[in-house]
Amino acid sequence: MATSLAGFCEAAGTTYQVVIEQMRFDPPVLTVHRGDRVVWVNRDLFPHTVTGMSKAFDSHEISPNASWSYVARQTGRYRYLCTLHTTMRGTLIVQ
Ligand SMILES: [Cu+2]
Repeated sequence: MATSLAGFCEAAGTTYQVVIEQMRFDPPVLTVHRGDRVVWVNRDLFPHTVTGMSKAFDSHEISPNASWSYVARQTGRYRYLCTLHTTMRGTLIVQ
């Protein structure tokens, strides 16, 4: 049963939300586990991106009121920014 149990754990991954609002990622630092999904929701009136500094992931432009989701497959500490407003920074930690 080990194989199917592993499959169950994968399917049961948690979904987390990061809100992009007023030029900030909230929460700025998020810790998840492998297999979890992270959804970034843009509540500003202009586009943003979620771009890993190591290029591990890149949302490209997320329109206002749109969202982008990413399933964390590899452990690590991923710092990311918005390429349109480079002072906007966040960190995704995958355990
Ligand atoms: Cu931005």
